Amino acid sequence: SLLESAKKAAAFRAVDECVKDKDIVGVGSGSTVVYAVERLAERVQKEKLQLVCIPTSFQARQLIVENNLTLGDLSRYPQLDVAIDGADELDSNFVAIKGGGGCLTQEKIVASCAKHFVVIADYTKDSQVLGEQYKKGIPIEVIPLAYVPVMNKIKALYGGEVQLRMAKMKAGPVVTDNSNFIVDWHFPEDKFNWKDVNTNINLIPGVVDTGLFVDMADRAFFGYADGSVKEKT
Ligand code: DER
Repeated sequence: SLLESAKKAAAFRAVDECVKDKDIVGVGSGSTVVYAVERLAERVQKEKLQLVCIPTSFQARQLIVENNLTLGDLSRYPQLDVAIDGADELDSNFVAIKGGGGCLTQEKIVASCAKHFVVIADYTKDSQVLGEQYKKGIPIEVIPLAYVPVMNKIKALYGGEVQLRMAKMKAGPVVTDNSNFIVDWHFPEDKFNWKDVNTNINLIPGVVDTGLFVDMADRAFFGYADGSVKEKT
C-alpha cells in the first residue's frame, strides 16, 4: 500500500544514513521498523557489516532472530550507538508519542541507552502539535493492580479521558511484554509542557512509564507515498 511504501522509504533512508560498521543498534517495535530490520539484514549481507542488535520487545527480538542478525542485550551492551524506532506522532519540538504497539517501556529504556535515537515513520505521524493527527491518546504502562487509581489520578491532574487498553484477540486487557497493563490518556486540547507531564505522570505510584518521549529523538525521517523521504529538523 502507499503507506507501507512510505514507511519502507523512511526506514531504508534511516538505516543507510545512521548505521555504520561495528554499531550496537537498538531495534524498535511496530510495523515501520520491520523495514529497518530488512535493510539492516541487506546491508550486513552486502557490506559484511558487524552489528549487534538490541530488541525493544518480543516482536523486535523475533525480527532480529528471523533476519539472522546478531542478538544482543543491555547487560552485555549497555551503551548503544543508535536506536531506530517508529512513533505514533512527532511534534515540532521532537516530542514523540510512542506506545501504539504497547512496547513503550523497553523502547524508552533502549532509546535512553543510545547515543542517537532516530525516529522513522510515514508522513501521517509528522505533526506540529501532539494530538493533531494521532487520536488514540498517550499510552501509559501501569502495574495491573494500580490501573484504576492511576487512571483517576491522571484525570485529576490533567483532565481528559483515560481508558484501559483491551485486547482484540484475547479476552480482557492487553498485557505487555513486561506483564503490565496499558491505559491510554486522551488529553484535552490544552497547551501542555510535555516534559512536566511526563515527569508528573511517572511520579504516580503504579506507573511504569509513559509513551511521551521528551528530549530523546535527535533525528526523524518521514516517508511519503511516492517513496520520497523528508528529514525533520
Ligand atoms: O508502539 C510503538 O511505540 C511503535 O513504535 C509505534 O509507535 C509505531 O508503530 P508503527 O511503526 O506500526 O506505526
